[in-house]
Amino acid sequence: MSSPAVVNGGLRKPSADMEASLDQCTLQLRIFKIIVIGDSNVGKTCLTFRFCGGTFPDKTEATIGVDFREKAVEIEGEKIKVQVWDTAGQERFRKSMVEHYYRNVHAVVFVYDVTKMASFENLKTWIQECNGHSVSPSVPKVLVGNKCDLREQIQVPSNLALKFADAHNMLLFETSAKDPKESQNVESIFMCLACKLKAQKSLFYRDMERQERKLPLSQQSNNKNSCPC
Ligand SMILES: Nc1nc2c(ncn2[C@@H]2O[C@H](COP(=O)(O)OP(=O)(O)OP(=O)(O)O)[C@@H](O)[C@H]2O)c(=O)[nH]1
Ligand SMILES: [Mg+2]
Repeated sequence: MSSPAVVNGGLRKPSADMEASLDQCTLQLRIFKIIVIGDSNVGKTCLTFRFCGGTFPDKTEATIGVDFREKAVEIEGEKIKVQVWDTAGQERFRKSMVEHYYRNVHAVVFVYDVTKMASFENLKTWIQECNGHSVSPSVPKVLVGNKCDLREQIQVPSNLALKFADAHNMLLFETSAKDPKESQNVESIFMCLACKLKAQKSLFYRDMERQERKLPLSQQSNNKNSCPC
């Protein structure tokens, strides 16, 4: 499930296979590359563990470069591989990797820690970095406030986070990678994105088909994507 990354000069770089599979990421392959971005220590690694492995890791170290995790999911009878890129929050562990993160990205998860206001305030910088790498506005993005289990320590009120999410056209998920009762919510973050991507690509498919057959719009099937998300 968790593909090992190649260690190169101390930083984990995407393997040649991984890059090749992304380059050839055609509609038939149905691999969705989702990157997880945010300050160090907000819980990016734990969230990706929870989604891909179903557990909360006992101990984590700061991510160096990037770690890859994958999960096969089924949406409307179709198998899709969700490839999660767990990125490093620390500048020194990420600077030579940034281009790789954003290359051919299909969706972005921005994470902050609900108990650290600074991690919420820094979201502006993460969004700027993302926009600076020509990530199309059509690439779905979501906001995740993690560590909601630490109820007594919450510094970022939900209404503030919601306002920010609305202003940036993102859905907000407040969750905990640690609390097993929240695991369904963590699953929803990635499944929601996978559903959106499937719907986008289905539309693209139908456009291609239409062009190939040169049929007028009126003769096209009007299939609506019935994904519950
Ligand atoms: N209470 C609580 N602790 C969490 C949660 N998620 C992560 N943590 C803890 O927060 C710390 C940092 O978690 P990581 O997942 O390693 O953070 P990260 O964002 O990947 O950090 P970098 O790799 O440095 O960018 C660890 O001690 C985790 O155990 C959560 O939902 N609740
Ligand atoms: Mg990490």
